[in-house]
Amino acid sequence: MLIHDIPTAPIAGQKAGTSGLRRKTREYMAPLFLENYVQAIIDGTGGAQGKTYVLGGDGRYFNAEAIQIILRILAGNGAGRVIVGQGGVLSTPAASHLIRKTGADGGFILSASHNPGGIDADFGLKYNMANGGPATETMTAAIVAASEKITRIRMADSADITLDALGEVTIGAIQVRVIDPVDDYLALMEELFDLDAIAALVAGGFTLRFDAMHAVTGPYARALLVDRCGASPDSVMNGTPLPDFGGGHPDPNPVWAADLMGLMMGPDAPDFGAASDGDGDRNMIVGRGCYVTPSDSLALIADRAHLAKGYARGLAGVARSMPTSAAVDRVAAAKGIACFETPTGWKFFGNLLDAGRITLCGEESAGTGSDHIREKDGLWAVLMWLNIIAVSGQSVAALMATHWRTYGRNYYSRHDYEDVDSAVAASLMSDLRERLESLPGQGFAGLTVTKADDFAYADPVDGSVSSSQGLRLFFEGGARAVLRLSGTGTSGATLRVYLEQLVTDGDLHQDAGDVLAPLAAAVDAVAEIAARTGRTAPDVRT
Ligand code: G16
Repeated sequence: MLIHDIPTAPIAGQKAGTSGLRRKTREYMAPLFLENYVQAIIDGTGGAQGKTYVLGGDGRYFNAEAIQIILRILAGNGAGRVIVGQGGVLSTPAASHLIRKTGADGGFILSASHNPGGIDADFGLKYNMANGGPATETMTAAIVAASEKITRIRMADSADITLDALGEVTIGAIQVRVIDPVDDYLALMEELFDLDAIAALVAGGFTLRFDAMHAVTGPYARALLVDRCGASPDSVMNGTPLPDFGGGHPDPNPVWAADLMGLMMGPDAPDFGAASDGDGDRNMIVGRGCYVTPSDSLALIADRAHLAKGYARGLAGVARSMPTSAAVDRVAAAKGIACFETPTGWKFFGNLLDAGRITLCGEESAGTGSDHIREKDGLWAVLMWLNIIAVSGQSVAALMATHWRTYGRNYYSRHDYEDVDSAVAASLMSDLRERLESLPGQGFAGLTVTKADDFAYADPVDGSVSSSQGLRLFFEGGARAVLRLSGTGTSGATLRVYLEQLVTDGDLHQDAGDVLAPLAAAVDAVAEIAARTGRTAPDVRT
């Protein structure tokens, strides 16, 4: 097999954001864009010679072509073995599990997650390490450095290989094993959860609806919920994966999963509703007439995970990203276990999980997971809830009501201002950052700031420090707001404003929007959001 060195030059900005390198699909399809980045990953991680990789993606537009390009580059760089999902498809949690199970050196995951797919939408590539988790900040820096001095791409001169049939194929010296994307993941879920108890719940008349949003989880959800647990076939909606996700936005939240939300809030609601995103790592949980925020879901799971067999031993500790509400902190305090506050990004949980300091972790951005893999896991969260419901005999609404009575309620909402002019967003943040020290004691729209800072994180395992991870404003009366710019968008800037108000007694069933309205007004007054961006309301409220 011939191997060519294709001359190339650095392409500016090949630096992963919160989760991998996400760009417009056409940018990824431009000459040598993908090739440069893959070669930089290989160069930045010490070469591919003899190594084993997992390779797969969420099936979005350009997935199939990108897989072939990556295989040729891996063959050109002397990789020993590649494990690929059939058809080039793997959910992100399944890929993380396979890396760990097969002892692979790393994995290439093709996805822009919840971002839309299509030639005029988004594409992405994320490199995961041998622990199954996203590359750390240190590894990311090494990849960036490699991308900045790249001069050649080593590529095998080989034809496309078919990935439709299971089995082994070779490209020169490289062995490519095509595996069923669902089987191993299913076996892992079987180990963690009592699927027979869920099946008995369903057999007893419990009804559910899972929205796969025409993304990667359709086949996984059918195998688990329908084939294994006996739910009716129409329990999985939008279950056929499509390269453009049916033109939708595969983000499991009340805005983008509006049909499911409408059903769950209506008179014919099933007992349980859930959704997952483009690559299957996010989740949304809804009961009949009861939406569960991701922060509350994490807290509830932390409180009740011992009801699932894989967690019966209890939890070593928990972690949440900083903008996530402190609901889980209250559970951890009551249980006497450690609770860590990390920056946004699943990669920051990796060291804590590897060191055995935490069992569970989660984020406000619809991510929940545990030490079973090193990614967040959408269907895992769904099964965890179903397992808890099956064992406790309580509905979603009853579980949440009990939880709030026990721990108080952290009313929570995230307001997103999308596609804001990047310069305007950057100056809004930097001007506010400069004023942080002067804010305590000042009143805004009737609320007084008690503390304000720029969040920095010192990793307790490796000591690395990540600064400027979000501006935090604390107010009298237990309210907190966080402002940060998203690291996953592909056009303009997305300003995220996270609002939280703790209420421990009185009415715990108020509308979150009403409770948080004074805080939202105070944040607008402090940060001058409307005045600077011209936006009088957020584009998305979750
Ligand atoms: C990614 C990361 C998450 C992060 C989320 C939002 O999720 O894996 O850790 O919380 O983006 O990040 P940002 O606020 O910077 O947009 P996913 O599901 O897109 O991979």
